[in-house]
Amino acid sequence: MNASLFDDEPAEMPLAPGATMLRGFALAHSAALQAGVAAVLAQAPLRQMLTPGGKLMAVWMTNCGPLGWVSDRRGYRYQAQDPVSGRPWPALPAAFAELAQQAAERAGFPRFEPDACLINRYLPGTRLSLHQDRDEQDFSQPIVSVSLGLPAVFLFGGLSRGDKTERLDLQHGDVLVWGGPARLRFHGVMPLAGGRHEELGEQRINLTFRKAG
Ligand code: MD6
Ligand code: FE
Repeated sequence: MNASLFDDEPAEMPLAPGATMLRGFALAHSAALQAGVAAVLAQAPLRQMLTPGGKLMAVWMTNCGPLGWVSDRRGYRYQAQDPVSGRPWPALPAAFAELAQQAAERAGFPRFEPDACLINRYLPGTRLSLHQDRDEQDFSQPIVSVSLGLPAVFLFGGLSRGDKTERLDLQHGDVLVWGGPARLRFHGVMPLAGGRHEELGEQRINLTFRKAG
């Protein structure tokens, strides 16, 4: 990690117990992350999965790493094979694993070893409704979430669906680390505003790293 980056970056910002915003943490790795995304998509293209109720999800998704998150009529789960190709998901690019580990450590979760990376693509108008991430085996491990491309408004709720939500602005290069007492908080993403990012164009890419198995 480039120490000089932090000289002109704000320190990590605690948002709530267990949740930390690392503004711009991924900026120094942006080119390597984008190359990694391109390599993964060439092997496991983005697709719209079905909800258990049979609706197409608005967010386009794929995975890399030993396990991938999937949704279909049978429900939500992690599995080692891409259901489209029947092959294992592409390996986690080295730059992904390093960044996720460094971010987790900086937020107070040393020894984070992700085995799953979900890649989400949002186009203008795409939203993600309020949900909890609870398909993983071990809630003691955090989630590391990296935002690339167009900015988004992240809704950060409480432990019950009806709790009041806060709005967080997620910009290109921001990393959100989310664990401990925040691990099961409800959250979502407001409809993506239109626009054009100079490197990624008219989209937002989110990488979420988990220890799923
Ligand atoms: C997104 N993120 O930012 C969707 N989940 O596009 C998530 O659903 C998420 O960012 C758990 C922890 C952090 C996240
Ligand atoms: Fe989530």
